[in-house]
Amino acid sequence: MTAVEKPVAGGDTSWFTQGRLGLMLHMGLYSVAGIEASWPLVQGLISYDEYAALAGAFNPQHYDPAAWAALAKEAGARYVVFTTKHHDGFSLFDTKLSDFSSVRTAAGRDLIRPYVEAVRAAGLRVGLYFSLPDWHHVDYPVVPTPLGSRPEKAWPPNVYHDIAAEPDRWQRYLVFMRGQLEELLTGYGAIDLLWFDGGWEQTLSAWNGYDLIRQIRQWQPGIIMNDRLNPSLMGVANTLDLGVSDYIQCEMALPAPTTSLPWERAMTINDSWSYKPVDVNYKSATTLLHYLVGSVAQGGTLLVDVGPSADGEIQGDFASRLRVIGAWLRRNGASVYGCGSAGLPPTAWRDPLTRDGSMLYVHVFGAPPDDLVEVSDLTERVLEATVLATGEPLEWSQQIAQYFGSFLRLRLPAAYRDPYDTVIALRLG
Ligand code: JFZ
Repeated sequence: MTAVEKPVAGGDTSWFTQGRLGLMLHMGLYSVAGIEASWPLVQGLISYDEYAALAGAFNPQHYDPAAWAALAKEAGARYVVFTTKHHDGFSLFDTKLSDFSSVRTAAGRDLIRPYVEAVRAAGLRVGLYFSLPDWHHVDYPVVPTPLGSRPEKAWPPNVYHDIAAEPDRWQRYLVFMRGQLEELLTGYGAIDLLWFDGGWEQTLSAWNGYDLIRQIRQWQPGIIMNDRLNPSLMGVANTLDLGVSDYIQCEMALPAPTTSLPWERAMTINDSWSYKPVDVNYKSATTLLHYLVGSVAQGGTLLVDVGPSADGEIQGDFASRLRVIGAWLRRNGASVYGCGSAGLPPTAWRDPLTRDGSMLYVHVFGAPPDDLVEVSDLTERVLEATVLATGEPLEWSQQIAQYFGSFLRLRLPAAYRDPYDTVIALRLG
């Protein structure tokens, strides 16, 4: 392998690594049918014609991105990411390069502009999701996907499907794709984060990745980008920093990546990215909090996803869980925002530890046996131990050994426990 030159210095990720929690939203034609975003085409569950016809019914009457932003704030999220265009190719912004958009169909308007304005007005960071593949575009090849190949009934008319035989068509697609990114990144003010998706359908060089990143940084010097433009990194724990991404993406419950870059775990609340009312397999608020704290304890950020209905509403099952997370963060945010890995093993009961400078936070999710919490391998002296949310002082005993056998034992009376996660704050010195 030849050494690759790092194209352009990346954006400042400090807001992202400090923020630790984001809210992702998937909304599009699929929301009308109440199905997963785009993928039912590959699964043969819907034909291209049926899918495209949903554009005649997609018109979110109660679209209120200010309410989304308010909910994101209430949840304690620091940034929001919204689908400008999923793999299906339907744009929610005013693209001049295609008729397949919310502007030119029933909705008759740009849904991204009010989103960007509302999120910015709420003081949150603005993220745009953009699918590199566009399964609607005639010059985009039909290629195998991680879920198989799209059956022919899911192909739009005359769709291109041989990149080697018709290289000019691929070049035309790249011009189109870059044109849409230019529309998004020059027409909507400052954008904080670009969430690429679907890079795995082509190679980094086929996407003309280095050149594209250089161009994007010219349009938006401060933007940060995930690594989905680089198919070789996708889903793989890696230590390589090829200079094409500001942070590494980690999906759902996969292990945390080993990387020197910041990373983010994207997580659904049920098992669907988009609005799918038959999917009632909701994770509890406790589970979601465990994912949040667990990500921070491993040095990462959590992006929780919801699928608003085709009307633009976020269902109560999602909103109520987000509010629990937010209420917990208002009591315990010091153990999440600005925190990272404590570099210590989880407690005997697998509870994660987070750290911010000289403050160490022990997260106690369950009821510890005999009210005792044990932390091993801590070799710094504890000066003070309290319940973070209430300031109640706790009793502790500590042994510091030179090589191994260091432990800290704390007593956490049952009456002090939080119903979700009791955070013990330790001041070290
Ligand atoms: C992708 C999309 O295909 C999906 O529809 C959704 O938008 C999600 C946020 O991103 O799906 C993926 C991508 C990568 C993995 C899993 C689902 N992965 O690495 O396991």
